[in-house]
Amino acid sequence: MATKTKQSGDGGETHQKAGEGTEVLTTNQGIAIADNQNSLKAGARGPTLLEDFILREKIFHFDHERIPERIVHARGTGAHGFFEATDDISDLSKAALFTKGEKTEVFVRFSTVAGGAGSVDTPRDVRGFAVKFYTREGNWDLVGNNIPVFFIQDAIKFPDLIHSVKMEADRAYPQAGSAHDTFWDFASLMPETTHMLFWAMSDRTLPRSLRMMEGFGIHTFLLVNAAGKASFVKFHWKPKLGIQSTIWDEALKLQAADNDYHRRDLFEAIDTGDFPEWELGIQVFDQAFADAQPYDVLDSTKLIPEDDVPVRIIGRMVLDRNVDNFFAETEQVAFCPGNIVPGIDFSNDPLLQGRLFSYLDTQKSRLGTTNFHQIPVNAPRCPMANFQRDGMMQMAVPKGRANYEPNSLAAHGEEGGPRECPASGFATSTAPTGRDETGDKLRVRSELFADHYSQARMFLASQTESEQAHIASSFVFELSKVGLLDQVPGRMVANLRNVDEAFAKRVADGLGIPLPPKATAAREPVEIAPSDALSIQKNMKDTLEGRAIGVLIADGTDAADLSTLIGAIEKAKAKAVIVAPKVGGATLSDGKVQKADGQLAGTPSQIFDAVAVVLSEEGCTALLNEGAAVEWVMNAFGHLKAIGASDAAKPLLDKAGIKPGDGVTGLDDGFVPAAAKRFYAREPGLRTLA
Ligand code: HDD
Repeated sequence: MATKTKQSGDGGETHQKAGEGTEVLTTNQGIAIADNQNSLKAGARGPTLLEDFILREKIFHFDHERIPERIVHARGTGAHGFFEATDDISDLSKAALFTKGEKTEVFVRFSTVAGGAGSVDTPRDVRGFAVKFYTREGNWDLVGNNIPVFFIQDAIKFPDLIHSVKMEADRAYPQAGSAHDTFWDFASLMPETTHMLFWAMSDRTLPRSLRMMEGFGIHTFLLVNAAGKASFVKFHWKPKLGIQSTIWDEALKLQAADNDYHRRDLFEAIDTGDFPEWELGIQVFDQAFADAQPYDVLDSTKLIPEDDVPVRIIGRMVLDRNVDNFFAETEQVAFCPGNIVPGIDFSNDPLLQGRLFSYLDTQKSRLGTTNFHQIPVNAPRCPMANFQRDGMMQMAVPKGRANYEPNSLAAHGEEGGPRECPASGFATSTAPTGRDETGDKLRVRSELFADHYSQARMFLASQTESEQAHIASSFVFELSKVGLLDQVPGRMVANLRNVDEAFAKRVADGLGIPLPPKATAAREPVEIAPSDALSIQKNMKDTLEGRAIGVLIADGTDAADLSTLIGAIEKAKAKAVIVAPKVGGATLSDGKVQKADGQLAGTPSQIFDAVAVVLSEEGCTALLNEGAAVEWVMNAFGHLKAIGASDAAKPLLDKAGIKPGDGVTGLDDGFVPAAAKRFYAREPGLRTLA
């Protein structure tokens, strides 16, 4: 079909039909096009004529197809869905979207931070988790990340942070990664980044799937009830599939295997009806609690341990519809933390306060007009009316003379336009949000902001041994990529000594540098009890739901074994993906051809959560000299995944150096339950971690 786009005024019925059920291809002015293959020329071999308005319009439009990519979070993917309130919190917030049972349409965009729009999905990076709620009282944007804290405390440092992490100014590399001079130069000079660095160096920045990430609003916000009473709140998204990350070697190999790993995973899940789901949770607290903490609740480099304020689940979000058009929706969606509805309000967090300006401003530059709110994906679903007028790309056609307020036009029989609504309109909460709210004009921060290490120590102590080893190894890896060796890594390790002496020593040893003198802490850290909620490994769900198991077959594979295995995998709600040397398939023991979902060389095991090798003697012999087959099992083993293998496949496992043991089983009943796990205990025997 030429085009599915119907635009207003296309007057389809007046066009001749190109054929049964086919619309006519036209110019933007609706002129039917007879020939879309040849430009207009003076003679068959002559020059193209300027007169060719069809060519000119087509090339003109093409030349302007790109808009500026987001300065951060340029690489992303989005989907539609709904939020459903499942608990009554009217005592806390009057927001209509929190009315128990209320369903609100949402649009979500996930993203990486540092890379450009064309970069890969799986670098070590924080993930954006931005949700636009089209509530019946207007749009609320909760623009968060998959990590509950941030690098900096004050928005004035954001341009510096981002300049340092993005590709370096002169050489324009590296793309989408923090393992380079300028980022670590900045980070080591800014001790306030320390807590977030521990999160960024953990497996949180290597999510297995966007569907298996937590999300956080990060800042302290306010909930405001009908009586005007305000409470502090932090927002949390908890994935139904549980939280799951990859490991570093796997993430590197995923980059090679599939640049679009995460967007493909999300799109396919929604496309096949396997809708991703999260619970929305809140941590609510009051001023007395805030005053009693050793940190400032307005400081975005700090979190509130769930052990101190449990997360209360108040709703769920389901993503059930892919976008129809990536550009129109995912690229043009414009999130603004300043979009807020009655019943929710801002706190004085200085990082949040700066964001309130930045996003509105950037959308004008990205989308070219102050009228970006009229783009369908950004438009509120509830009625909107005001006296803002004109501007580039104005789509609305307001009638009458009422473009100012107050006016008395209605008294003269004319349309007077909308009016203020004190009863239900947004009124900024007057509740205090902390001490020292008034005073002299000062460029300062509250005193507690100076503690940069206590929560980093708490985070580290909350991790399993394996997670701590991953964090230490990431620090070593990233700092090893720094060319300014004489100053930056040492300065970083000097900061780390304030978090944990043994950890700092571990990183120094991993780098092969002497332990530098401890940096002077702006404020001495205090002990905060570890919290299990901060670990991935302690919170992984023992489930195969939403996961994929690669099943390697070849000619001669036992048909009955294969069918039993696929049945067991599907019963566990996982996806069985058949991989064979040829995509056309393999001839099974019963003589039937089993088609493959992927060809071995192009479907490496890093894209799966576990693998099964279902080979006959004949099939195994054929694969022994196939590098891709040996790597397939070797990488699955190295990435700590379960491997189930038929007896006849043993020579392939032997060749890859894999011994039966933890997570390496036959194709019996043990494999499918094992496939839901990762075998972290295997790792120290496979690679040296710091
Ligand atoms: Fe930001 C985009 C998340 C601090 C300025 N940010 C952006 C997106 C996410 C976040 C998820 C992508 C939205 C989308 O998918 O379109 N940003 C955060 C979080 C922060 C944060 C969780 C701290 C808690 N950001 C932050 C600060 C500033 C910005 C302090 C500026 C002072 N962020 C922007 C921006 C972006 C953006 C430049 C780029 C594209 C856009 O806004 O729409 O305005």
